[in-house]
Amino acid sequence: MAWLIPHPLLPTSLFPSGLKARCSSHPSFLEANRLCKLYKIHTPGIQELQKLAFCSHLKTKLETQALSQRSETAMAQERFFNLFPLLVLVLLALGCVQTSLGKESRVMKFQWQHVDSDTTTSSPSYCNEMMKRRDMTDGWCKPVNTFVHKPLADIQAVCHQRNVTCKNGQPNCHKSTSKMNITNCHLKHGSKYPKCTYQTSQEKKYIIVACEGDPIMPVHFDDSV
Ligand code: UMF
Repeated sequence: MAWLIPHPLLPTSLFPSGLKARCSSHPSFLEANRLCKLYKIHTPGIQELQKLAFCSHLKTKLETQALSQRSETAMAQERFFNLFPLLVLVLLALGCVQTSLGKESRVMKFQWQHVDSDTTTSSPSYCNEMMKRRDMTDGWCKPVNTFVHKPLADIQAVCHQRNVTCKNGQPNCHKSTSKMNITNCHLKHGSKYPKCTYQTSQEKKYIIVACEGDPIMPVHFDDSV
């Protein structure tokens, strides 16, 4: 606040014309006027010119302050616009990574929920055990799930076999050219979470899967016929 001390010899050139018009929009201008009035009240003996000089000095300081604030804002804006293309690139890259991770996780989920290459004959308790082991009874009882007892490569190969329309109308389903050894698990009537109990049915059927991606992979089990 040292600059508030009035200098009695302040030249009148420090009274820029139109200062009031330029500064009056700044909130600090009103504060300056208030201070000037206070100053006049508490220093009745001071010469009119000194008071005017002080007030003008005060207003000039405020104007300089306002201008420097404005230039800081302009610099910040400039920095933002310089960094904007980089920001867009980073966001685009993140979007691509997320999309590819999403696709990968759908492929993994399909394999986790529908591929059981090790089993050839399923026991009556197969579905109760497998639905629990493969996390399809966590938080709810998945109503229907099919396990395919074939090597993963044979199931992935279905994506290059006959193209059919999926049950939901999507065009990306494929039907296997040969019947496969599968186990269908159906939630028993009246079975309620957390006691999920399943009917196990071993069958030999064509499978229909939805495929996506490059390389194309199964991401959804649509039906067995
Ligand atoms: N589903 C099967 O596993 N087998 C069938 O014969 C029919 C359906 O359609 C909803 C879910 O039911 C499918 O989920 C599939 F797992 C199961 O995660 P998904 O494969 O899209």
